[in-house]
Formats: sequence, structure tokens, C-alpha cells
Amino acid sequence: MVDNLYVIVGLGATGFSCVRHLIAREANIAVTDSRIHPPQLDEFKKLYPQVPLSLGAIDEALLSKAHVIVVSPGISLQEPAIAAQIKRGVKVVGDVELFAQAANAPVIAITGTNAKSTVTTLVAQMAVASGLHVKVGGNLGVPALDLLTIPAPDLYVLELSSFQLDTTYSLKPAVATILNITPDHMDRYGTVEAYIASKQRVYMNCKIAVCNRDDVETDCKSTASTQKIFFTLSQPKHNEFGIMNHNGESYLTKGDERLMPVAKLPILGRHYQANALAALAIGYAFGFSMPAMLATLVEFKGLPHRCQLVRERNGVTWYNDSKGTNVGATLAAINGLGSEISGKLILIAGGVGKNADFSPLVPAIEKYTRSVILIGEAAPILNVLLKDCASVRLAKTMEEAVVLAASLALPGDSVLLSPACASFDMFNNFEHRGNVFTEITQELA
Ligand code: UMA
Repeated sequence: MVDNLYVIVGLGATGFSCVRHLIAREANIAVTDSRIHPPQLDEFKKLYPQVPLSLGAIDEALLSKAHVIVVSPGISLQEPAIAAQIKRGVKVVGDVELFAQAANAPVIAITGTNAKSTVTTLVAQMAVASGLHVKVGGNLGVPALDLLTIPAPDLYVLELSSFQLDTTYSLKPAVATILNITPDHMDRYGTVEAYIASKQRVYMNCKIAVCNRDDVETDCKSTASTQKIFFTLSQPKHNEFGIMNHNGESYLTKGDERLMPVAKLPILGRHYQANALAALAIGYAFGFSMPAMLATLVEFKGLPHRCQLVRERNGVTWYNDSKGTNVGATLAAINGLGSEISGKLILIAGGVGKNADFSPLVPAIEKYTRSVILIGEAAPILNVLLKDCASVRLAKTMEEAVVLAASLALPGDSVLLSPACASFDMFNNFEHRGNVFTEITQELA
């Protein structure tokens, strides 16, 4: 072991943020990446030519000299080279752990299978509207370490993935939440239990846990001293956030206090109402201003690729939910939109299936779709599952899928791209997939 040698595994956005952070603290570092040309290579060589770099495989000899290994979230701890070092007792951490060790302002930590980015963005906007100086990032895009500034902000709002939580130990969030849990990343975790345990790590050492009353696995199973606040899509109990009907109108509610009519939310769907309630509960837990939070909810138009309204054409609305990369996300989108529209859904789904069990989609597809159009690698598996419960069509390209959807939709219907799969078989990433869908849709005569 070399004294105080940090070996950074991965030279993507996270790895590069770790390089910058540790060099600024005059640490002794080296970097390895399994790829020959990782994304940040050119920039890294320009700025840090003196830092030892080993590419093309995770360098086991280098790892064996490490005092601390800093692993990027895209690398599994079960990766043999890393697992061997863990077995030897070497400390293995991630970027969020380094962040937690250095941060000097309170943190709101947000995880969950779906809606993390939307709720993180909403909470950050609510904080700004409440007069706070806020830094927002993490899995959302800007690596956590790049948020560290002098002077410190009033608050950090972090979206955290299970991958990041696996390598985090000393984060003490002022407020932490698991928004929802449905199986995802089974190619990495193997079992749902392991995935849930990873998500539950967000509650370690948190002061207040915000939990989803409708999703038992989100309940904080950590210490008894943690205060809990719940949100639910049903009528809330005292001090919970939920939905209540009054004179035929639905309201976002805290206990029995009506906060605002659901109809004032600019985004449709039950799943979005849950996001709004979660954000309110988190902001309330931290002490944001309630009028500022409600004003933010009225203004917030959502994030791209998350049930984003693309256009209306001949009485048919088109939605881009390319971020629906797992079964839970697509289920939420189908149920959320399907229950709000007068017609039926034309669902475009498929892509890289990640070993997922797609069967939870069946009841919602039966109930809300007119047709399902399948694309990508998972199309044959989905076809076998869905052919007896839905009208299924296959398309080779996104263009074919969009043209087919346009021919099948009737006035009052919605076309929904929500693939329940990753995009890498046909596209660079989910953004690319959503942009292609949007462009073709907008070009329809
Ligand atoms: N990789 C290698 N070899 C290496 C290192 C990485 O092949 O030696 C591969 C990984 O397997 C992965 C890709 O490179 O396929 C990217 O991995 P990374 O750890 O370098 O990723 P970063 O570019 O640092 O981006 C990460 C998050 N990505 C992942 O966790 C896969 C980004 O979340 C996040 O925005 C960024 O850090 C800043 O915090 C993206 C994501 O897809 C949006 N997250 C997953 C999700 O939301 O479901 C967890």
C-alpha cells in the first residue's frame, strides 16, 4: 500500500470530479478506467499530465497499492477487481462519500426508482423561492463534488442513485427520502431485496425521513430516533401530505388543511401529484415557506423526457416519456395519463430490457391502451407477454413507430413513448431517444 494513495476508478463525469477534488486537496492520486478512451480523457491529459493513468482494464496492480479506492457509480462493487480489494479490507468509497466528508451545509438527499430528478428539481426551486442559496446536483447531472463552493450555500439538494448510496457512509442528511421503489437495475443487484437495501441507505443518519405511505418499502427502517413525515395519494392523516376531495374538487392537503386544488398543477397524472406531495413534504420538513412552495408548484412545467407534452394533432396528444427506462416508470406513466384522458393510449415501448420482469405492466396495458407498438431488443419478449391482452404491433425504427401510432390514434387518445427499457440498442441515451421521437412527431403533417 502506498501512503495515502487514492485510486480513482472511472474517468467519466464522476471520476473527473474526484480528480479535481482530490488534487485541490493535494492528495496523491492515480486513475484507472476499463475503457481505452473514457469520456474525460483528453481534458484530463491536458490538465493533469503528471497523474498516473492506466486504461483498457481496471488495473489490479494499481488497486493493490491503494489506501482508498474511489469507485465511479457505473462500476459495480461486485466487479472482481474491486471485490478482491474489499475482501482485503481496503476502503472503497464513492464521490458522494468524499462530498459528505467535505460538505459544510445541510443536505436534502432524494432517491427512489422514479421521479428523482423531477422532485430534486422541484425541491431546489422551492428552496430558491423560499429565499435560500441552493446548490443542486448528484445523479441529476452535476457531480456532487462540483457543488462544493466557498462560501458554502445554505443548502445542498442531491439526487442520489442506489449506485452512489452503495459507496456512501458518512452522509447525514437533514431530510432524506425514498420516493418509491419498483425493481430496477436487476442486472446489477440480482434481487429486489438487495436493491431495496441499497435505497434504504439514504436514511442512515438522517434527521427527518420523508416516506411514501403508499409504498411500504420506502418506509424508513433505520433508527427509532429518526422523525418521519409521510405523503400519500389518499386522504392524509394528521401531519401527512395527501389528496382530499372537497365539494367535488381534489386538493393537495396537509392533514385536513387544503393547500391548493390539484387542477392548478400544470402537469397531468396521479404520478405527478405524488411528486408534488413529496416535494411539499420535503420542503415542509426542512422549513421552506409554504406559499413559496405552492407558487413553485403552479409554475413548474416539468423536465424534458418525463411525460413531456410534445404536441397536439387532430385531437391526439403526444407525450415523450423516454426517461421511462424501467417497468415502474412506465407503469406510473400509463396509469397516470391513462386515467386522465378521455380516449385510450397508444404506447410505444421496448429497448434494452435489463432482465426486467415486465408482467406488472399487463393490467395497466389491458385497461388503458388501444395499441402497443414495440421497438428494440426487448420487442420479442414483450410481444410474447402482451399479444393476448393488447393489440400489439412491431416497428423497426422510431419513425415507423411514430407513423404507425399516428394511423392508429383516435381523437381523445394520447400517444405515449414510455419504453420501460434502456435505450442503448438504438440510441446513445434516453435523451437521444426522446429527441428523435419529438422531432419525428413534430414533423408529422
Ligand atoms: N464505465 C466503464 N468502465 C469504467 C468506468 C465506467 O465501462 O472504468 C462505464 C459504466 O459501466 C457506465 C458508464 O461508463 O456504463 C458511465 O459510468 P460512470 O460511473 O463513469 O458515470 P458518470 O459519467 O460519472 O455518470 C454518473 C451517473 N451515471 C451512472 O451512474 C451510470 C450519472 O447518472 C450522473 O448524472 C453522474 O454520475 C453525476 O453524478 C446517469 C444515470 O444513468 C443519469 N444514472 C443511473 C439512473 O439514473 O438510473 C443510476
